[in-house]
Amino acid sequence: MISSPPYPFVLHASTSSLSFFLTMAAPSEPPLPKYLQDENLTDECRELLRSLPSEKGWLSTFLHLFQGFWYGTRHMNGVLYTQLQFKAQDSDVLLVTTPKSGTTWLKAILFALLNRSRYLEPHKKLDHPLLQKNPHDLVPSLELGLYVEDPNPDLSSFTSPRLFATHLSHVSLPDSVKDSKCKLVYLCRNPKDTFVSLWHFTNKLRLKEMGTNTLEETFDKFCRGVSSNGPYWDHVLGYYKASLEMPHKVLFLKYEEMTEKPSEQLKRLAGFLGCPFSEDEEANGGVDEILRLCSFDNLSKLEVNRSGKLPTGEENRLFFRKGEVGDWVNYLTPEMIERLDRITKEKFRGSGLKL
Ligand code: PAP
Repeated sequence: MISSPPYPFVLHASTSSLSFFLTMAAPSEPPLPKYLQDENLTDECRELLRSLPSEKGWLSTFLHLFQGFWYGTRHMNGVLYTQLQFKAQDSDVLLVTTPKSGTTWLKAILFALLNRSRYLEPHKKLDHPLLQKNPHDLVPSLELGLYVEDPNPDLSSFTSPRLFATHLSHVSLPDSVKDSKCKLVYLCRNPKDTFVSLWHFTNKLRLKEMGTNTLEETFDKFCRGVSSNGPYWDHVLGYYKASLEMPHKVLFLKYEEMTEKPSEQLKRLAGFLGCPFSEDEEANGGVDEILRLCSFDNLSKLEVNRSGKLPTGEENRLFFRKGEVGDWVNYLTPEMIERLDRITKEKFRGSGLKL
């Protein structure tokens, strides 16, 4: 259990719940998918939520502002459990992303890279776990997966180096992550594609009876920072600064650079993690092999990613939409582009960061 959270309590949020509404409206309907269930919160978490500023969510009923970032109701439990309970080891690798910046892709790449001696020798190719499982199953999220309902998940089956993922902001990372020598791989993506991808994704996860969110209303929320793990810019800047201050600990990657120069970025990643490709591996196509295995084309066509589901209920296929850079031109008006560009310029001013 979470004990005495050291947060100030000020009454703010209403506690009406989507689950309650839907259960009342249609008692004979099948149960809500797990990703929409927000009933199993601890008393401590409920008490904390009452003290936090809240806004209507994109998917969950509410988003709550905690330590400067917005989280859905269900995920607040996982955030608190992760902060209090997760104990990083020096050899851990943590993938950190802003939602919809290519998490699925990098999970696959990291898994393939770190396990290449086990699965990528010629005679073992057919057994590769990525052909049978979605990357989210192979590289679980801390606060959205392992710790979302369980303060003490069994991590004994993870072999070293353990590989986990999180969307937590830098300020909200568990102390053990900051204090240990574990490595952080951070991936972000330009804000316009990130927004468009998030808008599509959350609408597809909404049940019919919830209706869809308009582009305009969610765009306004995104610009105000009110999106899952937002403000987007604060999230990116937190890790960008950390990568400059601690380049041995935090590697900062961009989706666009991964797309443009995948081999170069993969080699950079391998070097950062202390497992560089040998001359032999490079000469024998080891870099390209990982990139091919983890490509959008390959992963999106696999049976598991066409028809499978995550334990939390999301259909795997929803994590593979287009996988393109610049799809925002098909959705954003000139006014939206101007507003988002202006915010990005203002937020990143003086940082040296361009996205
Ligand atoms: P998450 O943060 O919720 O886990 P994430 O994987 O970051 O989601 O977002 C999915 C995006 O990555 C989708 O972008 P799109 O909506 O613009 O198309 C998805 O298509 C893209 N994506 C998934 N797999 C790959 C891949 N192998 N290569 C490139 N892009 C990918």
